[in-house]
Amino acid sequence: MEFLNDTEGSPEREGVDPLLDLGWNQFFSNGLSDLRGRGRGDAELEPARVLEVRRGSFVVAARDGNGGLAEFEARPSGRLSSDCLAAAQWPATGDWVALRGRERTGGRASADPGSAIVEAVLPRSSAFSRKAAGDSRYDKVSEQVLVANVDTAFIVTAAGTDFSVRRIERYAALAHESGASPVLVITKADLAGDAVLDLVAAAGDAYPFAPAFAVCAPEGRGLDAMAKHLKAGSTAVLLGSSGSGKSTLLNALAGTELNSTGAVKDYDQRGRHTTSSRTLFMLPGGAMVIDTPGLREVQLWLGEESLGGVFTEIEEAAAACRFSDCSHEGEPDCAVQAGLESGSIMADRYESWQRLMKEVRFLETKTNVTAKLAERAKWKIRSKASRQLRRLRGEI
Ligand SMILES: Nc1nc2c(ncn2[C@@H]2O[C@H](COP(=O)(O)OP(=O)(O)O)[C@@H](O)[C@H]2O)c(=O)[nH]1
Ligand SMILES: [Mg+2]
Ligand SMILES: [Zn+2]
Repeated sequence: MEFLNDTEGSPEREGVDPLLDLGWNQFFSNGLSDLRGRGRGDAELEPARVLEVRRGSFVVAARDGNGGLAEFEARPSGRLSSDCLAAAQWPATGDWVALRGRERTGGRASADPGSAIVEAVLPRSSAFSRKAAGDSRYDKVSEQVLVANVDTAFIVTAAGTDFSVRRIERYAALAHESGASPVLVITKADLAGDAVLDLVAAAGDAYPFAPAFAVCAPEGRGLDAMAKHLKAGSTAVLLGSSGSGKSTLLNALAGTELNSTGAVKDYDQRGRHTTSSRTLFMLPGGAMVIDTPGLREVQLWLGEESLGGVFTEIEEAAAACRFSDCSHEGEPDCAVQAGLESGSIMADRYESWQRLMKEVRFLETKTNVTAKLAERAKWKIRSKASRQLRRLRGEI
């Protein structure tokens, strides 16, 4: 609802596709064309953007047939459910999906949740993933996409006792992997006083490639720095621990209470949005922002390359080690150890890097096992189906 209220007021623009306001572009359009080209009655598929993922359904926005946008609920098709053996292929907030079967009454799309079916997820321009604890089918590590098609990732860290450079590094690695541009935001500037500048500098040291600044949302300070990264038609995500002030920031940017904050517990109050789910909102200026609940622990889903994007000085040194498989824990002619001694590599950065590296390697081995299991399960399902078919035909 919050979403529609913002678009309804905009004047009619003759001939302009309202989907452009949602970030629709040539990349997604090509994805839809590829799907339609596959036959099976796919010509009628229409695009929609996922605003929120619910249990068994999705809140989506699509063309309303009158030059505007409609927000309604859609359900997954049987095909989507069976195609999605891997959690990574399940629609996430921000995803573009292909819909079928929306009934139209008097030119207006029906808002009947039963009538719109999500058939497929279109290819993503970016995705934030985490390892999903115990996939129900395999009880193994699997990738879960949290949000998709995001241009900017605001990495939100509160000033005060909860401030952690290590956490910024983790989120930065996640953002680096996603394909979105990270922006480091220190919230609750009032808690640090003048020392907030030191925190901004520390954040900038953790990830030198991203802009870093401080805000105090309740006082409206720093919001203009934030607004520079919020262009109409673009999508941003707020990432950070629970209580870091993400929803307060969103509301300050919107100038109204789009999402509930701290005082409200993480449950749905009569259909009201709480930050217990990832929800896409539209700001008055036309930028979209996805608010997220805090992840208790950011569990990475990434490869070694993306760590290199965050720990550049260490990766550069590692390239000069004598052994290509150097563990940098005491081998001869280790350029990383040399860097530590000369001070060009900071000890705490080195420790973070080693820790994250171990996690990445662990994940990689786990993934290989999961991928094999998933492949085997798929094969089992297929051979069962073909046996049924042959039995029907009287072949066995
Ligand atoms: N002192 C101070 N408190 C803030 C600020 N922004 C948010 N808070 C408080 O921090 C708590 C958590 O905020 P919330 O926006 O819900 O955090 P979220 O879990 O990241 O969405 C709430 O009690 C807010 O009132 C700020 O700039 N300064
Ligand atoms: Mg929140
Ligand atoms: Zn080494």
